[in-house]
Amino acid sequence: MLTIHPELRDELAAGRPVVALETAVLTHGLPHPHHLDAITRMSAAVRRAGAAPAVIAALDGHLCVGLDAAQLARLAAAPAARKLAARDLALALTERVDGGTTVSATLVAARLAGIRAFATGGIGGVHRGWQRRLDVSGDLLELARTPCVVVSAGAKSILDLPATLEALEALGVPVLGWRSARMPRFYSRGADDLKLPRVDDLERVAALCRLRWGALGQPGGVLLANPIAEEHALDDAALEAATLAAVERARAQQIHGAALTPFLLGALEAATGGRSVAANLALLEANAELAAQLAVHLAKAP
Ligand code: PSU
Ligand code: MN
Repeated sequence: MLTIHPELRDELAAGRPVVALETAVLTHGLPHPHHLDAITRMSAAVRRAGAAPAVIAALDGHLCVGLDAAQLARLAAAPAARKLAARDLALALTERVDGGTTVSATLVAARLAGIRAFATGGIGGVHRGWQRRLDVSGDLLELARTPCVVVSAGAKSILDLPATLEALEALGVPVLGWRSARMPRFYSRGADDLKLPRVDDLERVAALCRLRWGALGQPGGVLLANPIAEEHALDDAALEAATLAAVERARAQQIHGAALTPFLLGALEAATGGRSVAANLALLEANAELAAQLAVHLAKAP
């Protein structure tokens, strides 16, 4: 069932740094051909920082940790690839369907393989309008029970970010701001309304993880929020207006469930003339680099 690429098996057995990469961003998060470009750029960034990328997906009944080029190309070209969250995995594996794994499903694989660092763009969370219709991503619960650091540009700005932070608090997941005291807003760097404890040193983050997973006996994850670089960030006010319009359209068209996040990301691409996609690619690459640097620290003896 779990198929770990032989090279990664060696890396993991030797305790060398490995970074998990999800593939729902490939199958459902980005338009072609940027989707494949994103994984290529992230993998290269992980290698440059001295770690090994572990691209994770479900293929033909196997939960694969580390895809070769042919497997990646197949998944990228599969028009019927599913978007698989943690709860979908068992069904998808028994049906032998191919799918991109969301943060939650990728965390399941990371836990099984013993991978402690993970890079994505923005995690899922509590959707706007939860008061009318509850929609909470499985990413949150899986993060709460997996000993892994997820590096992301916060949670996606299409979400209700204050509610998402409250849910993470209730689930006991520390959220740390990388060289910033603000909760990033995915495509933008965030404002002063949502504060985070700031960390400036990856050795500090690694030490915090060791304490959590060791002496404190708290085997849950950590969210390291890495704001998008200034030069790639979108204007916060314009983004918020476009997001409100997209959320309203989704509601009118009765789009919900797993289709909602891809719909909203697509609507923002149209509203920003593609600038949101360029921002997404930039932040994915930056997060991969930071996750790899952290993996290097985690791999060192304390
Ligand atoms: N980061 C991105 N783009 C994405 C995602 C993350 O830059 O598309 C994906 C992740 O796979 C995440 C998912 O788990 O969006 C959240 O989907 P949902 O809201 O349906 O849980
Ligand atoms: Mn959902």
